[in-house]
Amino acid sequence: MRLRPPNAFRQSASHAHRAQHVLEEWTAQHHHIMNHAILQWVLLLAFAEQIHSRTLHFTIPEEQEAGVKIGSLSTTYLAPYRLLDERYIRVDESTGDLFTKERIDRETLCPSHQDGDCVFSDTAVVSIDHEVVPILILVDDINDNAPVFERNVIPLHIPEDASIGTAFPLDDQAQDKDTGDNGAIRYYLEDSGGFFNIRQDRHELELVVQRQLDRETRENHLLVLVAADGGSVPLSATANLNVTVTDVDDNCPEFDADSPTAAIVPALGVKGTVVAQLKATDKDLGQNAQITFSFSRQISDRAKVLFHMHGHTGLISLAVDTQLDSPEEHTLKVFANSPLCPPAQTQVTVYMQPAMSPEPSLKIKFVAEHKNRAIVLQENEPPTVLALLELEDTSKGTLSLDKDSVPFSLKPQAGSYLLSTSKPLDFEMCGEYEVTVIISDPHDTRLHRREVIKVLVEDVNDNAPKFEQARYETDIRENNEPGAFLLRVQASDADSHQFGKVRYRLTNGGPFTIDEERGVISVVESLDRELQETYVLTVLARDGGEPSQEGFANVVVNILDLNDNPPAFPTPHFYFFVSESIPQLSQVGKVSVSDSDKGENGRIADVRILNDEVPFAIDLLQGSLRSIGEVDREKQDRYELLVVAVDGGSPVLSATARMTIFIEDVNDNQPQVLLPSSNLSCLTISPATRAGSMITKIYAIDEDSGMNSDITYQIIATKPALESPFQIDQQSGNITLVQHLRGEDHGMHHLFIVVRDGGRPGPLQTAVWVNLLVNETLEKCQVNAVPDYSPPRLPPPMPVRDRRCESNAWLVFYCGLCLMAISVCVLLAVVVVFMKRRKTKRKVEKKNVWETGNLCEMKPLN
Ligand SMILES: *[C@@H]1O[C@H](CO)[C@@H](O)[C@H](O)[C@H]1NC(C)=O
Ligand SMILES: *[C@@H]1O[C@H](CO)[C@@H](O)[C@H](O)[C@H]1NC(C)=O
Ligand SMILES: CC(=O)N[C@H]1CO[C@H](CO)[C@@H](O)[C@@H]1O
Repeated sequence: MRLRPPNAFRQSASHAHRAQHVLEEWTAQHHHIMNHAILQWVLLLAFAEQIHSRTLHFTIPEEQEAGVKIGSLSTTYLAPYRLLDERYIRVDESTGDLFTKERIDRETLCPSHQDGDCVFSDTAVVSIDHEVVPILILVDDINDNAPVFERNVIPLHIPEDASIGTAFPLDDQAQDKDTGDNGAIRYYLEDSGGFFNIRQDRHELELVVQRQLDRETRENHLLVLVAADGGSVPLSATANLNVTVTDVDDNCPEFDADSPTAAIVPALGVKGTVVAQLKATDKDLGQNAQITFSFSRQISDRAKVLFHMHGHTGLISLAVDTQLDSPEEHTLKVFANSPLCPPAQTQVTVYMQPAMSPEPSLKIKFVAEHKNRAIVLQENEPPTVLALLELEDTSKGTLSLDKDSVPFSLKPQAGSYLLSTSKPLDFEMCGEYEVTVIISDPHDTRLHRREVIKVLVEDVNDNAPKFEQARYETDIRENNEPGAFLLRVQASDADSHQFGKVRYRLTNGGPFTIDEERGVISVVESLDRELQETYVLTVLARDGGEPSQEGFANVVVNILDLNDNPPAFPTPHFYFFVSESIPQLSQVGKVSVSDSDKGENGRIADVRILNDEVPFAIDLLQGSLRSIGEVDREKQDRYELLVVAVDGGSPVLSATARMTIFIEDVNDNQPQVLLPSSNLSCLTISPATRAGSMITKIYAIDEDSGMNSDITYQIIATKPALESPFQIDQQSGNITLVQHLRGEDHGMHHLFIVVRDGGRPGPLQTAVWVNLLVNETLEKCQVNAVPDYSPPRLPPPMPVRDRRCESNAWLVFYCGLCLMAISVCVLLAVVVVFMKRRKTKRKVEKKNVWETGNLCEMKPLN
């Protein structure tokens, strides 16, 4: 029976099978192949009953187009769905629908000629719990094959004395690849003429003699043998049966009683090994030379391949080297042929035992991807079913994992074992695992075998590049050579190959550049600390994954100072204006000096005035120029200084600047009267002096400058206090006679004259007496003492220059008064006119009649 039992069944069935095949029992109990087949079926069904609740059954007719829906897993199980074997069928991962993948020919799938279901199995892994579900798919037969005869002409010899009812075996049976009724062949004869009939008994086909034969009357009978199958539309084949009636005086061969009927082939059979030596005798011949042995055409194809029959000697030997996985049993029907005789037949059952391996072999059904018997799994996958492990013979042992086999687990399920990972694998920790499966048998302690399953972890880009430091800090001197090396950064990526290959990039490079491969940062251009003192670069490391992962680090670059900047004055030439009255040590002005370098290089170590002996000094602390001595504009009205500033760097850098200090005047000098040289000076004037002539002049000087030295003269008082005939010109100090001298003007005139400068706010002044003697004698006059006079108070400065403006002011005042007066007059006039008009209006109201007429025309009427 060449049924292809489902895997789940096979273990149990082969277990039963093995149990039966103790050789002694074989020969004793199972002479016929059918016995074995029936037993196997019973066992199979019993087992099927046990697991019925779990196994899913589907049925499809053969010869269906690819893509036909067979059924669905979704009625029983939850998504997702997967199939371990997608050779014939496939499953929709989400809906659980099963479809055929190709046209399935039952006869190709199950090449056996025997009856029986054509079933193939698969295993589905369903739901997120990875539940394993066995699937059985039954391929239903259709009558797509006609019976076939191997030969078109079948020769047959029958002795003429064969009594009615004698049956002669027909070895030429037709083959029909279909199963069940479609493959059940019914034979009958056409045109037998009543001599023969066909008897069909299970696998035997015999020609039965129906009427007495007579060779002398008819030697040859040509019959047509029809083989028709049992399909609903039967298919048939024919062969010509050529029956030759032979003489009676022949004896035909017979197998000897001691010819073997059973044989055993050792585990490893070598080609040519003797299987059995058959013996047959023909009494006529006395020797067997004329007898030829042959296998029946009905022996299995497998037997035809395995065994060789030596036609003359009857020696059955192995035709090929054999190495069996499972026990085999072959029933060889053998004929002993002799010319003109119906053949004698016997049967030899050959038992073939596989090499007895004490350990059941481990069968691995890979669920996960696999290569060369190694499971390949991506890292970081959640716990995953890797494979379904099965022992070829479950009764022979159980499976367990070696305790070192972490992180893997083995769970028994439906007679198999599920090998899964118990946690995500990390390629970076371990790229290759060897999972040791221990096969042990609780009943047989000798049985303890290990089998190693390799699990290769595939790298996934799950690691980002990581810098050795999150922050790097480095220094570089300014004014560096372009292209100078700065720093090397390095990031590592735990992933392998391309995933771990790191490339560097600066996100904000500025004057820096990075070597993409090596992480070497260099400076492209010369740096100037005075422009930027610190750079914070961000280095990005990116690996070669798709998508890639990134890591960052900051690089702080401090630019170190060099003394490359001299001190700087804000201007090359300072101008200061300072009052000559400036007190000592007071500030003349700010003198700021800057140096853009840093530290000592930027410290202003000294600021000095290079000139000797000047009343100024630099106050370094305050950054100012101070006076340190007296300044007198009247002595020196400006100072030209040269100032130098030096920094504290090495080498020392310096800068110079010029300073011009203008000394501003202060009204610190009162006018000095040079003429008259004394209060007692005297001048004699002739009474005949004409009016308007200039008498004398006061001459005074003021050492100050500007307004401070602008001198005016004024006569404050005269003695005697008469109306003085003398007048003084304010500006020039010219004293003139303004009117003709009269008699009473004779004698001494003392003029008290104030000499005043223009300083503001308080002008300085001095006073002088001018003594004039009017006498015709023109003697030299003598003044012994000046009159006793003191000005009551400091006379207010007379705004000499503004006199015109003052008169203007008066004019404005008078004009204002006039305007006011005019305004008042106009207002009064308006009021008067208004009052008058009102009276007129009232009159007009009383004389309404006139209004229509022309006022001019009506005048005469008035
Ligand atoms: C002249 O007299 C005035 C007023 O008394 C006095 O202020 C002034 O100093 C005198 N001049 C001299 C030179 O004595
Ligand atoms: C004052 O007198 C001098 C001569 O002594 C003369 O040159 C000058 O013009 C006079 N000034 C005035 C304003 O009269
Ligand atoms: C008015 C006046 O003093 N006249 C005098 C002029 O000079 C003569 C001579 O010295 C005097 O005698 C007058 O008295």
